[in-house]
Amino acid sequence: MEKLDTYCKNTWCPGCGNFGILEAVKQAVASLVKGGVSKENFVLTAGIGCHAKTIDYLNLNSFYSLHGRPVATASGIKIGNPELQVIAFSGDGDSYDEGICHLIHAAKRNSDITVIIHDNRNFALTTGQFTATSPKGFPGRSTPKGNPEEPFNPLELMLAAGASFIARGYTGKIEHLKNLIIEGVKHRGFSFIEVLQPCVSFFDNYQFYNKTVYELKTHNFSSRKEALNKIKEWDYLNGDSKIPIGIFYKIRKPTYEEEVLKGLNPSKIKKEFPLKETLERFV
Ligand SMILES: Cc1ncc(C[n+]2csc(CCOP(=O)(O)OP(=O)(O)O)c2C)c(N)n1
Ligand code: SF4
Repeated sequence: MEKLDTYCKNTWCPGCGNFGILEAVKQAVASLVKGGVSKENFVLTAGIGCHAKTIDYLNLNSFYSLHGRPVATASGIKIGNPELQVIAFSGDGDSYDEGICHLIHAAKRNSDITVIIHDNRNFALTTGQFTATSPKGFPGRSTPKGNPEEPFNPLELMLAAGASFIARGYTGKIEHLKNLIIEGVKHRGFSFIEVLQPCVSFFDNYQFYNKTVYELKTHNFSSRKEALNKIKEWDYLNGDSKIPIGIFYKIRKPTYEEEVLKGLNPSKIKKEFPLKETLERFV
């Protein structure tokens, strides 16, 4: 298998769900490289948080963004060179709170990138404050008497925003997650993969997920109605229903890069290329 390890010391807490994501990404990238994708063409971005360390542990091109900006950074890299396979790693605090506008607009414009959200349902690196997906009543560091807000369902939000690939995985099912990542990277358009990631230090929900998670059987991926029904199966507010994982929605529609670049690769424009002519291609 393709060697993707780095010399970085791993500082995640023993038992953290991030280990499952790292392993699934390694296996997915190795499989894609074996299938002909150039290793050099992968570019990873990350926000700020425990999730972001993923890129320290992978021997691939990578770029740390500001907190909440890995998706915007990934979109920028892709429009600069559409031949690259760009994957953004983000946390729920990073992309459902700090940078939510970037997530929504990247989905809306169908930017051809893959976004992997490590959803541990808290701001973990800063020791457990509540996020947009923390359950109501969550006794985080900033809300010792319980989170007073209701969480939202990010998959529902992504469907409304215009994402063309919507999936959910679980760190306790690495083989399944690997396959979702492979499908997400191969998909032409905005691929959104939400990963249920237990945080053993601030929100350990392994037992809950092991009891409730089940793999979706195949359905009509292009039906918004079917996707929404499946997405809503997990009752976020009561939290006691079954949790489906797998692909919920998948359609092919023009990507942002196809619409804007029309086959042009800006990174290959020679310096002497006339500015006026270049601009005319874009606007
Ligand atoms: C603009 C900005 N606001 C706040 C912080 C402080 N900060 C660093 S990491 C972090 C929590 C990250 O939580 P999340 O994105 O959910 O990732 P996790 O650590 O849970 O993987 C925060 C609030 C920061 N670095 N920059
Ligand atoms: S604080 Fe939570 S998310 Fe961060 S490394 Fe520890 S277990 Fe993982």
